[in-house]
Amino acid sequence: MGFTIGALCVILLAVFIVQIGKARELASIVRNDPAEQDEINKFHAGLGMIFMVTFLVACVVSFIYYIPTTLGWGPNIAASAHGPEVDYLFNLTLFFTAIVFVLTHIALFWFTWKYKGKQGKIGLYWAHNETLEMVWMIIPSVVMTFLVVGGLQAWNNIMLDLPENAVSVTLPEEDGQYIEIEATGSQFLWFLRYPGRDGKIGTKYFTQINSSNKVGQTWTDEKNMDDFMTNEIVLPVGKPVRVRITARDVLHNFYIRDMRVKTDAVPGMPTYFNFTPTVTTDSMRRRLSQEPEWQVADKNFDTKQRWELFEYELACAELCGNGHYSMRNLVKIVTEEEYLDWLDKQEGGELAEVVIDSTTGQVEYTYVPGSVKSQYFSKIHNTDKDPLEGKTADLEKLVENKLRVNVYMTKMTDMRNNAELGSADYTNAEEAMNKLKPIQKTARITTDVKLSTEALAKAKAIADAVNVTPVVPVTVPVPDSTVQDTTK
Ligand SMILES: [Cu+2]
Repeated sequence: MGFTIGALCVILLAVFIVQIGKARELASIVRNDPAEQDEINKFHAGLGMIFMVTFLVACVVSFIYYIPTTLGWGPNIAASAHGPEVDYLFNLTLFFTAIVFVLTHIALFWFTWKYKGKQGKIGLYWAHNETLEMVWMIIPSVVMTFLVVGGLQAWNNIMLDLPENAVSVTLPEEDGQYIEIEATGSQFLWFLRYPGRDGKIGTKYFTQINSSNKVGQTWTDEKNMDDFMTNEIVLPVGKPVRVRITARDVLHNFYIRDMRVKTDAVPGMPTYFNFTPTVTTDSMRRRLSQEPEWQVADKNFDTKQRWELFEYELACAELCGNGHYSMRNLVKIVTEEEYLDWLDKQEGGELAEVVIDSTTGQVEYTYVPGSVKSQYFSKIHNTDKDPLEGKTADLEKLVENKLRVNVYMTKMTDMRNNAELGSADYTNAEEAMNKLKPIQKTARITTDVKLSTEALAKAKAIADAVNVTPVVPVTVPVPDSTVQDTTK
């Protein structure tokens, strides 16, 4: 309301000044008074100078005002390896264009002031001046070349695809390895697909798309067996990622602001973006907690400050229709360990549990076997349309071994948590946990059944070597019919 009234006042004032000016001008023409005409010219040129100063000051003030939301300024540091290069180019361009912007505006209004019409003053006829023309062609050309070449170099660095011999894996550990995920834009949501344990995204074909096969996975391809879909992007910090970007209907745009990642999603023409996240969500929150504008109560949750609820997000940056705004997914950058835990949950097969035998009252560590949580296992496996029948044994074995290793880890963790700090039980359990950690990691990501079986044997040996003092379970038992004791 206040703004509307303010704007109306400014408009009225402008109309008022223009009308007075017009009236004066008409009067001076009627009176044929040259001195008065000079006065009018001076008045107009003066108005121009006032406008120039107000305008330039407003530009500086608005720039300072928007610093907290300007990329690369204030708290908005880039959270990816290539991000600082993008920010540097933006700032370099801003620097040169700002100089030109200020100088040309000063020249424009200063010239209207200096060369305002005056009785007896005759305009200079100046056909051309080679020196001046050279100056205004050479300086911008040099600056533009500098900016364009710099920009092209950065573009080539950032958009360079991975080398041909690079391999996609679940968790990159060596050079040339990367995580590949797929994002499919659709009106009005993103379908996010992870490659599963094999690290390879299965093939898809548009004719296969239906209500239960959102991206059109082809079920004859074994690489699809473990692919799973998620609502959020979860990635480990410091590992290279390649996003395959496609669209199902119209143009969309894959945009992760804080990562400086932005590429069109085009129907029928896959695009990609490679990047390496460098700041975890947690560290970004800690960084933002230092900024005054993030230390205010969140507008949705009074009890939390803004920084506590900060999340990276994936947005669609192409106006794709009515529901465009709803194409928002969270992006979580986590530590390697958190990533492995998350992958484990996504792969499923159910989790390690502590149960009490209802008849003997004994504590048992076990797991609840269940189906692998991939698109294939939930939609196609064991139906009459299953082209991969009989080919799932390896994956199922890998998942079972993983769960059994998880059971040992749960057992040791519980033991440690129930033991007194510094006691023998505590130290033994903690030592066992440390030894189990790399083994559990292997069991979670390997695609080699032999390696996975070895990991299980090692885990069993480590856990069996620890004398477990019986603990009081904290977990509620699951229905007996689904429980199998596998720790014996
Ligand atoms: Cu969109």
